[in-house]
Amino acid sequence: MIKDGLFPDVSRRDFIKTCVTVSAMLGLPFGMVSKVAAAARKSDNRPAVIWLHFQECTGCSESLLRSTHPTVSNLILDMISLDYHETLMAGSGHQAEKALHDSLLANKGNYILVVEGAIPTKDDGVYCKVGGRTALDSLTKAAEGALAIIAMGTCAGYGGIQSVGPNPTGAVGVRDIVKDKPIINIPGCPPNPYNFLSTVLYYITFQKLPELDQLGRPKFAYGRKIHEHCERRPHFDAGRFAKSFGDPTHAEGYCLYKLGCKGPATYANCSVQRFNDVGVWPVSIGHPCIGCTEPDILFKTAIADKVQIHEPTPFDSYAPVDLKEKGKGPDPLTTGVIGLAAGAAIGAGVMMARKLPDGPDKGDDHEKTE
Ligand code: FSX
Ligand code: SF4
Ligand code: F3S
Repeated sequence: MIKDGLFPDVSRRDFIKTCVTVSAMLGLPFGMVSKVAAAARKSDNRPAVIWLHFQECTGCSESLLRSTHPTVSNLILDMISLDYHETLMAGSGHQAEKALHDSLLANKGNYILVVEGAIPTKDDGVYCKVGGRTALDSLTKAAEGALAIIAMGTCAGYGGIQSVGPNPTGAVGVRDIVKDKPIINIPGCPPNPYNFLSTVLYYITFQKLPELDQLGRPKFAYGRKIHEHCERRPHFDAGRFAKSFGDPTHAEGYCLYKLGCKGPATYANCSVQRFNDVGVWPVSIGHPCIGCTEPDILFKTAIADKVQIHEPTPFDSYAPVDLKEKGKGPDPLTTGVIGLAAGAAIGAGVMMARKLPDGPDKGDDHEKTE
């Protein structure tokens, strides 16, 4: 256990391991791990957090709390001062209402507001009420005194499943309502708890918010497409695609693009920072990515539909791997450069032949076999 007792349920080893993981996620040099760890352990460094729930399945909190290994949830709950959380708090009714009211007043201008779930706006927001108040009203009031808002999950970020047409309740995300506060979106349905933990640790360490992309997502976690680091990627590049669920091509681990994988258009770190502390993510267990971090894909593109591929990397453009031994054949460097140039040209030709950007979609199911 940590000596100073700040994290009573987390061993020192797990604590350091998590700080190393988070520092790597944030793209910090290894020397910064001790700074991150020191900031996390500073007991006077805990931001007050008020956590509201609206239209949702509570999967975002569940994924955080039900992790097979409790380190992440323990660390988060120990690093923040969680003043109000409807799923976790023991109090209810007037007692809970008072806790919210008191915390909003006591921490005015200094708390972080975390929102889970979409906010219905139709008919003055009557379709979601907690304690007799609409989500619209609760959010507007709580946002007034917030330092920053974290929209946890795709529902809070962009409306999620509730906002899918015909959107009977007029559900929207936080950013459609609150316009005058910094909003950090941590999308995913549910999001990876590490992305939340890393955002909090970044804030605690540097006393500022991380850099965001145009959809308000931290770039450190949502800056790359999952397709770039997918373990099935060699199969994609070689033109080996699973044909149907459960058949040998699926069991062999072939690429899931033709079964509707949205990985080539989805910005997230799932293929690197996996889930549940046991190293799994949808694609690794055989399910195509459904683009749950992308507001224009999730629930708006049919599961089986294929996304466009805009930046294909033809396998033909890779450097040759069977270079002759040094001194016994052509200079490897020269060969490599020529090979690359030739490969790129061939690759471009192959892609044209395949009519990309539709890419592999236009080819055979198994364009290149060993
Ligand atoms: Fe939405 Fe989260 Fe999906 Fe569920 O709170 S992002 S439906 S996992 O629970 O809001
Ligand atoms: Fe992986 Fe999907 Fe890309 Fe195939 S299409 S390599 S399964 S992310
Ligand atoms: Fe979501 Fe795709 Fe990752 S479905 S969890 S973004 S693999």
